[in-house]
Amino acid sequence: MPPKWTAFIFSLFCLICFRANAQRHEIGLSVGGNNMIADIGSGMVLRPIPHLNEGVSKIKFSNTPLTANLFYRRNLNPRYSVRLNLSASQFQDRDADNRNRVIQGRNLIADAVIFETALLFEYNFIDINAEQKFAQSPYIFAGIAGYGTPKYSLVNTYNGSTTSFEADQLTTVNSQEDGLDFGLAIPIGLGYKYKRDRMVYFAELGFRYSFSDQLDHSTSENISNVFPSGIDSAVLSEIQNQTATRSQIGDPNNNDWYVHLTFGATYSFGRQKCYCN
Ligand SMILES: [Ca+2]
Ligand SMILES: [Ca+2]
Repeated sequence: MPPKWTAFIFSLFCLICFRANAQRHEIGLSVGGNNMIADIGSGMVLRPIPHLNEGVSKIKFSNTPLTANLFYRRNLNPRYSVRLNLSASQFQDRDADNRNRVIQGRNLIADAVIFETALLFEYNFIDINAEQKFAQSPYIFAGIAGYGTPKYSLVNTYNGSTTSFEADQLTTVNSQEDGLDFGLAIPIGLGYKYKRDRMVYFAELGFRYSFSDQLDHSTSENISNVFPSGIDSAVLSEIQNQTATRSQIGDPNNNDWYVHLTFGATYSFGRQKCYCN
């Protein structure tokens, strides 16, 4: 066979191998911290760590922001991938961590749990999905996510006089209800991968823009009032003024974000052996 034909067939074989190698699968998991960028909390863009404030003397599971992810990644070619990502997160964002003294004094806690399913498109800046024993690359991603979070309602209760307003007898509390509230979010982020054989280790920072202002319980569409009957109209008016203020904390014109900072590993499989390199 002439050398030109040999070279052509070898190149074609390598191209087929290359395309086949790009069709590989990965399954993985990751864990890390999280925070919200919302009306309640530190106000910081990135604060995925527990913080000991006054009244919180030690780190416990219940006051630690945690995120766990389980996912499947399909590599479309050496640089592009799609990922189906399932996550569960427990958020703990405190006004006490805010540098604003007024917000510190408010001393509220955004205490939320979010379950999320996301479809993400990844772009690796350096070829990493092809046949290599070692590789590393920064990457970026974006996609669409649906989430569920326990349903809450705001309950305003007044037990004071019906003829004169008593401010200390009016309470507003967040009350967890049965079921979940569902919503959509837009995930964007970046990370860094290091591949060794079939394992890929990575660190990732992901921001989620939600289409809701209620994730931090700064407001709610579910409000119930428990007031005594026969209340004077002047007292009722004052109660309504007070509850309107309490039912909307922060800026009603912007929605809540949430942030994941995670570290994890994936295992690759489904790849054909190729000896082109
Ligand atoms: Ca909010
Ligand atoms: Ca807001």
